[in-house]
Amino acid sequence: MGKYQILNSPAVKNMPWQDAPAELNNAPVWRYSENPVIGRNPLPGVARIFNSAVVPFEGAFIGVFRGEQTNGIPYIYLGHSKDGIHWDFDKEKIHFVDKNGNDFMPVYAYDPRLVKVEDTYYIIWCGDFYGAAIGIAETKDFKTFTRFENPFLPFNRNAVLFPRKINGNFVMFSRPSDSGHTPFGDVFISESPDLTYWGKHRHVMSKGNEWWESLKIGGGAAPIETSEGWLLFYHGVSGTCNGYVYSVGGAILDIDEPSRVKYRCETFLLTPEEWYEERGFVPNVCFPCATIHDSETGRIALYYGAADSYVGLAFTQLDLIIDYIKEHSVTNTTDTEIGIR
Ligand code: BMA
Repeated sequence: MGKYQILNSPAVKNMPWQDAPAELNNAPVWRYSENPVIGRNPLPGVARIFNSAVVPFEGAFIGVFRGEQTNGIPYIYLGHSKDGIHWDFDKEKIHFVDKNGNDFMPVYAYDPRLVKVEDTYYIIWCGDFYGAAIGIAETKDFKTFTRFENPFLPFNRNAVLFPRKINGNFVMFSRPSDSGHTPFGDVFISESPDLTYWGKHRHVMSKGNEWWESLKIGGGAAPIETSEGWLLFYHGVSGTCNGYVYSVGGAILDIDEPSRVKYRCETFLLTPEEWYEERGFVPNVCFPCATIHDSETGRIALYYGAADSYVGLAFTQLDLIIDYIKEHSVTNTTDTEIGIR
């Protein structure tokens, strides 16, 4: 038994894993040696897969993948894997219907997240609602995908659902934005009893004081419930003279009031360093979208998009990452307050 525990989450004995190298550079997060796990042209008609999310499913793994078609338009594709590393993709994009079973396809869809709450899986993405906004759909069997009406007004991105209800309500992060390449952005949460009506909007955290996240931040992987609070891997963006640089950050939020940040790591956990992160369609991007974690060992596998071109995999361990975030935590009042004004 480790120092800290992952709560309300199953053991995933077959999760992808590789032990830490003998020496770690800075944060206790290490890349899979065979990265990237998904390369270019993974499917006919799809040039790149990146910014994608996966979950354990029926003893194996299933995921929703941002596939950039050869006409440049992103859609979501379903993928299956036995080991979480080698993936087979459906050739057709996911077909969404409305609650009456009629076609309800988004105009485009990117940066999908995939979260299980109770017995249902939810896909959340960014799509067009007369401008960039959030889309959401549910499935139980990964055969029928039923879209809800759009939860939020434009412009918004980076919605991430929590893996359980809090005080009886669904809880979702989002990042209000503009419809372009948004040069600002803080993370907020909203609550809903039914995934249709959303309210109780609260501010969680602002762009950071530190340079690596000083332009904007946004949700990343679905938060992991732990004995110290909700463990969050998010993205932080630096605006350099030569464009945006996306890094992975870490924070721990209060279990019952997740708009309160308990710990926020002042240093990044992962920043573009490898060729597949520095070189691609959009250089210098590490964009976290999902974790697979094992409640027995505390092992965590982090899936991240690399340079808008590839999927990368990195690993950490619960005790290591929580201690690191706590040891390097700097919070200010916009982090720790309840987030209502
Ligand atoms: C953001 C989103 C992400 C992308 C990132 C870097 O605005 O579009 O999908 O990874 O930019 O291009």
